[in-house]
Amino acid sequence: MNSLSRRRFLKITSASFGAAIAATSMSTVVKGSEKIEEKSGKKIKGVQKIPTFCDICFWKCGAIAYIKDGKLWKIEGHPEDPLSNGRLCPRGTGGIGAHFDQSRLKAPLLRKGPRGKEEFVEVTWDEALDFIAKKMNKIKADHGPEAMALFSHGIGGNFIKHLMKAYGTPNLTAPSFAQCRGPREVGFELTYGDVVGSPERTDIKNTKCLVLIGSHLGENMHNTQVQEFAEAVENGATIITVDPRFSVAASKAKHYLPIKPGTDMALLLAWMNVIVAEKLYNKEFIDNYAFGFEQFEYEIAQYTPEWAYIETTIDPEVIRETAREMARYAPATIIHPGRHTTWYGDDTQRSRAIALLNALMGNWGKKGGLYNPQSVSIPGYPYPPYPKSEKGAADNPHHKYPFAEGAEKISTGLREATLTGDPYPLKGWFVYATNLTQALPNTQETIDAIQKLDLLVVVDVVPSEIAGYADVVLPESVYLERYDDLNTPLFREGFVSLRQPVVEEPDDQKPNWWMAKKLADKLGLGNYFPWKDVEEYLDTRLKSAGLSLDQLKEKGVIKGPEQKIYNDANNPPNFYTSTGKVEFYSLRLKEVGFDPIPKYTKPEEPPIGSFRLLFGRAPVHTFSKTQSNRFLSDLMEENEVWINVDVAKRMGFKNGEYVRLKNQDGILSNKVKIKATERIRTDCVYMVHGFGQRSKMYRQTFNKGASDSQLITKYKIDPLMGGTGMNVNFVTIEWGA
Ligand SMILES: Nc1nc2c(c(=O)[nH]1)N[C@H]1C(S)=C(S)[C@@H](COP(=O)(O)OP(=O)(O)OC[C@H]3O[C@@H](n4cnc5c(=O)[nH]c(N)nc54)[C@H](O)[C@@H]3O)O[C@H]1N2
Ligand SMILES: Nc1nc2c(c(=O)[nH]1)N[C@H]1C(S)=C(S)[C@@H](COP(=O)(O)OP(=O)(O)OC[C@H]3O[C@@H](n4cnc5c(=O)[nH]c(N)nc54)[C@H](O)[C@@H]3O)O[C@H]1N2
Ligand code: SF4
Ligand SMILES: [Mo]
Repeated sequence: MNSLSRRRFLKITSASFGAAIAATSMSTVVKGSEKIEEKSGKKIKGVQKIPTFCDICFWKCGAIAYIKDGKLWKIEGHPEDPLSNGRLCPRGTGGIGAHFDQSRLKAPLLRKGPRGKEEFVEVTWDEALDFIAKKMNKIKADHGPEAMALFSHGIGGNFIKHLMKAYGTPNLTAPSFAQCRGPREVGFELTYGDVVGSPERTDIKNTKCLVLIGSHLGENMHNTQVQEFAEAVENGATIITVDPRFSVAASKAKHYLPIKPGTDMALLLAWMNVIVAEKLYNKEFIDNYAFGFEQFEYEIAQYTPEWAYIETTIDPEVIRETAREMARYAPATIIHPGRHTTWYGDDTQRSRAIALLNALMGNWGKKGGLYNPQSVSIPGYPYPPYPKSEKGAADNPHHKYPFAEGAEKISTGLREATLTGDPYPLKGWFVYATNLTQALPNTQETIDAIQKLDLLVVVDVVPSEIAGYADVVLPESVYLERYDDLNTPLFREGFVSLRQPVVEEPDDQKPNWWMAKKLADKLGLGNYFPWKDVEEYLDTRLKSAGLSLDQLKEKGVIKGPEQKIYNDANNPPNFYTSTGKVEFYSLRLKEVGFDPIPKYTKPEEPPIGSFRLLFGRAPVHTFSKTQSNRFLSDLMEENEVWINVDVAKRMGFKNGEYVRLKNQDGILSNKVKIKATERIRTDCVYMVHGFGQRSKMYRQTFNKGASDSQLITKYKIDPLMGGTGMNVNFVTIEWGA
């Protein structure tokens, strides 16, 4: 979203807190921080409940942690939190394992051997931060502040982001853009002038027809969506699932379309062909709000279901029937925009096609469609202004990707700049809570870039793969042991929630805010951290919205006043595109030489004997961050490679047998178990992402399962926004462990 539309967007959706407290009753079900019943000598008896929010993934579900007799006992959903509705997903429930994790980093580490050899010595915090400050000052003096980049993921990165902005670099990035949902946000922004956002604006619980393209809800465990999905299924909603693999979501579907991987655009165009040809679209919405519909209508006429059949292998009659079914329930129909959308390199255009199919349903701002999210506004801390960078960011030299100019930078673009020195060399990386060797495609490129650096700092909780390459490793307190910044998401209702410490750190770990403030002092940037501690910071922000930290510590979640999330006659939708309409034909795309109406490109075929490598989520793990949590690793210790049962039989592979995968560039995976199943097409294999880490220090996970990231040596860059399409690698299956 460009900054103008973001500002407008916030203006129309943020409610002030003036009325909020009056609107929410103070009598929460949970009495946060209930008194510990008895304290005799060192023995603490009784149960204490402390509200906080989860960090096992980025959904930020409100939770209640229980302390029993002074020890962390369990964690449950916060009944008043809109994201958890009183329930956590299995990962969140197992979250307390992060505190007890045997693999945890205990003290700051300084590298002594060559990079990547994993030879470190323990040092004090002062020594570690002095080392970093000295290097950062030298980088600034020799190359300018822009030569430092920050890779971070999650709300825990906020204070370090602030520090890096104060230091003067614009190179702040997260894998959630170019490796995740960037194409979707750009595709929707180009079409509606607005993004999908996280949490997604999908009114799944009220929908009558839900179309899932990939989006493997039930394995993708984003809590609220899964709860709403279950509710929709229970209410008899029609589910249409498109996936080369019979996913958990497919098992709930009325129509399962086992599509040939990489051909979804053909299906989308054919669906729109049917809906337009049979005049099944929402005429009123199109008449009022569509721009360029005539050109679209003309162009879409060529994409018949028979044409799409050749590409997708989906029966033309099934395409017709499912298109009609979507239209039957519109506007209470959602074609889910997906989330991890960096698939084939034409992902922004596919997302645009999804946006247009939704527009044909007229579901914008409608119940059961795409609602208008709300938020509460809590002013930021009154910091001094940041220094301005003359050079600008390094992720997108020469504006190569014209639609990547928002706040979110291209992680792989910063890696590229580090490797090539274009537009200028990057000399230091600060890495917070992102395991770059797993999160970025082509692990070797990441390692090569790291070898060019003068400084690599990694803040982690365990000796992850990326920590193994660091010059300095800073051990962080886990989420149950610290405060983080306030959570004020755009959602069905506006609310603010708090992460607060529930237990103490077991060793010399420190929270991110403490590291950022300390390092700022050493860098001479102390004026950017005028607060005494994080409690003062949080209280200042909350007070400026008429609330207080004490209130939020007790309640965990405070809701804003009720706001409208659907449009009606008195409250029509606004589209912040250049035409003020939903753009079926995009002048902005046309201007810079891209297809103004989405077109289909054929994916490459796997060579004979090879399979396309696909990947996804397991319900009990988050990427590469939960593998040493014993509550979760007990449920799934390693990943498997899914292969069609007939193919396995023909090749002589048995279930449970160990094999290795070899990709088109000769890269060999760790050993991984065969899962021979009818639930996958014959032209692809599938595995869960996050396994197969090769850090020797990280003993609990070393060589457990195989890593998709290591096999993803090839990636196709989306020419619109720089996203890395990763579903473009082919593997053969090799015998033997
Ligand atoms: N348990 C758990 N849940 C998570 C996460 C986690 O780590 N663990 N991570 C969260 C995050 S950040 C994200 S982004 C989401 C990601 O979750 P999603 O957005 O749901 O990810 P996708 O890539 O859409 O989904 C993978 C599915 O797409 C299918 N697929 C692969 N190729 C194709 C294709 O060409 N066409 C079609 N139609 N389908 C295809 C795969 O078989 C698989 O079922 O999950 C979120 N939820
Ligand atoms: N091959 C491949 N690549 C992918 C994906 C894929 O499916 N396949 N998915 C993509 C998607 S959708 C996304 S969103 C990204 C996700 O990418 P990341 O968010 O980078 O995911 P992780 O690999 O889990 O890395 C998280 C790191 O944070 C550390 N960590 C955990 N808790 C804390 C904490 O409290 N503090 C600190 N400082 N560190 C902590 C973990 O130990 C781990 O090293 O990856 C993307 N890349
Ligand atoms: S979806 Fe699960 S892991 Fe993610 S924040 Fe919610 S409970 Fe935690
Ligand atoms: Mo993601």
